[in-house]
Amino acid sequence: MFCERAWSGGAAVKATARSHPNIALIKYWGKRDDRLVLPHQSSLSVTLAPLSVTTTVEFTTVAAPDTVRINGADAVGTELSRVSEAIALVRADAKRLLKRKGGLGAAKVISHGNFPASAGLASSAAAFAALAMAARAAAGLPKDERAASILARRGSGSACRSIAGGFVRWNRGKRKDGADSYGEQLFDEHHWPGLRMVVGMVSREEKAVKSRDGMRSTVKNSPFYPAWAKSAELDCVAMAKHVKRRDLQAVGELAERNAWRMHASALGNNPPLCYLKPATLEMILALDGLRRSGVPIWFTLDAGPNPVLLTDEANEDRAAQLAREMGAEEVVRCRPGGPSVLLTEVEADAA
Ligand code: 2P0
Repeated sequence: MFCERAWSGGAAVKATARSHPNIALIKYWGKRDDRLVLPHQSSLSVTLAPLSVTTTVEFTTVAAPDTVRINGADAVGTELSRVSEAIALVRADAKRLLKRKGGLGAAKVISHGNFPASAGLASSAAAFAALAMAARAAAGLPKDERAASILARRGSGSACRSIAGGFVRWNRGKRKDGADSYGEQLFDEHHWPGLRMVVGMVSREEKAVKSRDGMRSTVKNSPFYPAWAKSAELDCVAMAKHVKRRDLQAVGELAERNAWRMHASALGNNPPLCYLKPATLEMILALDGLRRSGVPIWFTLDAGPNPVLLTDEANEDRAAQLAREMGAEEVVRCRPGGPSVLLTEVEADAA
C-alpha cells in the first residue's frame, strides 16, 4: 500500500505521487510576488509523458529536520530548504484544517525522476507537483487539485501546471494572497494524442543564470518587460483557441513567437541574458527551410539551450533526425501526458 491514510494522532503516515513535467507553449517569465510565486502574466503548457518524477513523503512523529533525497543523493542548501518550506505549508494546513492534536513531525522525502535533472526539462515542475500531491495525502488532507496546484506553485511556479494533465493554463490571478493563481486544465491528454514534443538536447551544461534569478533581473532591468507581460497575456487567449482546434500550424507559429519574445525580454536585461547556444540557433533556424518544403515542425525554447520541437506523429521521426543533424547529443520524444496521481489510485484503477 503506497498511501497510508490512518491519521490517528501521532502515527507516521506516508504517500507516493507521480507527476509529469510540462513545456510551456506560452511562457511564464517574471513574478509580481517573489515569496508567493505569483506571475505577472498567465501561461499555458502541455504535460510531457512519458517523463515523470515519483516522490514519497513520510511524516514521522519526531521533531527533527526534514530529510530529502533526490535521485539517490541527499539534498542540501536551497534544494533542501525549498522542499522544507513546502512541507511547512502542508503542516500548517493540516493543523488548521484537521485540527489534530500534536503536529506532524519531520518529513522524509524520497524523489526519483526517470529523466536527468540537468536535461533542462523543468524537472522542478514535476518534482514540486509530485511533492505537493504526496505531502498533502501523507498529512491526511483531502484531495483538492486547486490546493495542490497552489502548493506546487509555491515550490516552483511552473509546477502548478503539472497537477492537472493535458493542456493547462496557469491563471495569473488578481488576488494578493495568490488564491486565484493556479493551473487549470483546458483539455485533457486525450484531446490531441497525435501532438509530439521532441526535445533536442544540445547541451547538458548547467546554465549560468537560473530561471528564478534571470526572470527577477528581467522584470527589474529590461525595458522590454512590460511589453512581454502584456503580449503573453493575449497569447494565452489565442493559444487556447488554437489548441482547441488542434491547429498545429497556428500553435507552432504562436509558440515560436512567444518564445522569441520571452528571450527578447531577457536579452533586454542589463547585463543581457542569452540562453541560446550556437547549436540552438542552427536548429531553430533550420526549421524555416523545412517548413517551406512542407514539413510541419516548429519550436519552443525555455530559459536554456535545448529546443523542444513541436510536430505531429507523422513527422516525429523527421524532428528527431533534424535534432541529431543539428548537434543534439540526445533526443527525447514526448506526447501529451496525464495528471499527477497518487499511486494508490493507479493501483485501484488497475485492479
Ligand atoms: C515556463 N520557465 O513557463 C518558463 C519558461 C522558464 C522559461 O517556468 O522561480 O523553475 O521556481 O517559479 O518555474 C522556469 O521557472 O521558476 C519556468 P520559479 P521556474 O515553463
